[in-house]
Amino acid sequence: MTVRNGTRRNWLRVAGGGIAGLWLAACDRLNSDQNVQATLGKAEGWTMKAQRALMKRTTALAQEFTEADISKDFRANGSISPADAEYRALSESGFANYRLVVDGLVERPLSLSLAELRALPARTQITRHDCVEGWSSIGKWTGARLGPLLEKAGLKKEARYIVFHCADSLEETLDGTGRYYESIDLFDAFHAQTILAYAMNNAPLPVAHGAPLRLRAERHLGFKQAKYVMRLEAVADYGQIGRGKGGFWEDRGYDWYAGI
Ligand SMILES: Nc1nc2c(c(=O)[nH]1)N[C@H]1C(S)=C(S)[C@@H](COP(=O)(O)O)O[C@H]1N2
Ligand SMILES: [Mo]
Repeated sequence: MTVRNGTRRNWLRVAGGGIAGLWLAACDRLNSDQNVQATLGKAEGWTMKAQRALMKRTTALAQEFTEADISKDFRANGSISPADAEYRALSESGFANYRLVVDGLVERPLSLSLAELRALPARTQITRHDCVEGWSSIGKWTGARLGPLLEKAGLKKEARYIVFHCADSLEETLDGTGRYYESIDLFDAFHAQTILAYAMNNAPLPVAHGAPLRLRAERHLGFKQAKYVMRLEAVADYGQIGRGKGGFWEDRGYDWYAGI
């Protein structure tokens, strides 16, 4: 990943916007994840100060729990059984024909089967999911780390966000804006706990929780955790997608930065 000057300024602006609270919370649990540091270490021409600020935002881990903490009945929310024809056809064949498309501002667009996704660098984490509706559940997730996957595709220097296009329409609309989608910035995309999960609690991801692939970006609220992910699109700006606010619920009034 190369970070040029213009992009750097934008990154810092994004970083400055929403992190004050997170930063306080994160101070005592800074973690030096070597992969992230190696990735970011490649950025050229950074001042020490800017780089340190970035490290803090990038490496603070969300709390992880033990097997004993796993919720017996992890709640399912939003779409739990998509009726969309393309999704139904995939689920009826056991997702044998599923492909994750990675495109947009990348050097090497990808189309990955579940077997290929399972062969990528993976991570398992037991974390708490917090929905803005006021409930939480703890679950164990295993999936492909997003950072290495994006490095495989090679982000172009203009890329600033990763958009997750989902299979389900949560609302019926004439213009397609009822289709679920989400977006995160590159800080979160390269965070150690950001994975595309294909397993939950040691079993294949159930349909209610987003089969065959869902995002887990553990420093964010529930609505960021896109289920039924079909396509990752690297973009410079998400203003042209959906209704322009960066996600299905953001388009309906939620904050884009859903940090916890
Ligand atoms: N594709 C898709 N992703 C989604 C949703 C959805 O309706 N569709 N709902 C969101 C909300 S608000 C929450 S709380 C979580 C619920 O995930 P769960 O069903 O695994 O609990 O998924 C999020 N991701
Ligand atoms: Mo939610």
